[in-house]
Amino acid sequence: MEKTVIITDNYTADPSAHLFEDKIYLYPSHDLDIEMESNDNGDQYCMTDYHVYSMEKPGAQVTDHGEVLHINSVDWASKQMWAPDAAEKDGEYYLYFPARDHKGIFRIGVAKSNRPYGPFKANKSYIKGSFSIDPAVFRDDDGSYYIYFGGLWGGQLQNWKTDKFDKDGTEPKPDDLALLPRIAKLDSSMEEFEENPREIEILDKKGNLLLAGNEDARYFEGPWMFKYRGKYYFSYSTGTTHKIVYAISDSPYGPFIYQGTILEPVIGWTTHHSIVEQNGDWYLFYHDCSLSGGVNHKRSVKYAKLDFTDDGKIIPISDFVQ
Ligand code: FUB
Repeated sequence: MEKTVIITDNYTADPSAHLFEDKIYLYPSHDLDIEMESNDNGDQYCMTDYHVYSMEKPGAQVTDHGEVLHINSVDWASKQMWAPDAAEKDGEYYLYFPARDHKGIFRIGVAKSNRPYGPFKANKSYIKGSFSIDPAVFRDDDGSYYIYFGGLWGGQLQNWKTDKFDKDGTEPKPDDLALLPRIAKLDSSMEEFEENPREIEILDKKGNLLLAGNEDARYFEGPWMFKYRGKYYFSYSTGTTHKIVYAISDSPYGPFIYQGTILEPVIGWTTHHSIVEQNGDWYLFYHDCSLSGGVNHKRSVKYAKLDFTDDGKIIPISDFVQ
């Protein structure tokens, strides 16, 4: 049997969990309850708005704070509001979200609120220099904020091998180096990049960059960053092999050394997660398609407790319980 879905009145996916005002807030995608064929471009993920959810702690009752941002109020966006994230600085809350612009290119935008549960007001333009999907924002102990992003296939990372969009960009061959996720430091406004996005290197234990054919380990989409005992843990989806895996570094910029699996494949094609600490306990939020009976674009949010070994390795989780 699978673990329990925690939001049942809407289809929700890609949950970004944060501890704000002593509660767990969730910033997920809002999947539409519509019939559509799946394709590799992800056209079936045609979401148009975001809801925010909160709970006192994982397992407690979940509050739906309603629609907090709709695509109709985002001037630069045309369609597909995909996986968002949120951050807080000095009492302001920032919602980061990807969507296609009016040329069909994925960009990342920001919307603001003075409350964690919105509503959020989007900036007129997307973040200058942003591209691709799946923003994840991390606050380091020194007060710097970094945004991690990027996703293959429909997420267009293969179209950004240079700093110009190449409409004919393709995935590397199996023996070529894998495409890499990106990082940019946010400037003090939280609304723009302070630097040009850089690639994040993910290495195997021998110090070699992962190859594109290493689909069990190479980056596909859905990045997340957290710090544990002074080390930076970068986790992500392997896409085609449907795992959440992680890599560790001494710096938010990497290089990161690949470690292994956090979450085994779940029901449905996509897998996407976040990791949050509350009162010393660590939790993994993720989604699957169990509630919709396996429909890839109708996903539902779940959580599981995350445990570490004494030497800081994450104990892998399976969604299926006895
Ligand atoms: O929700 C749309 C896309 O599916 C996300 O951006 C990806 O991470 C995958 O979960």
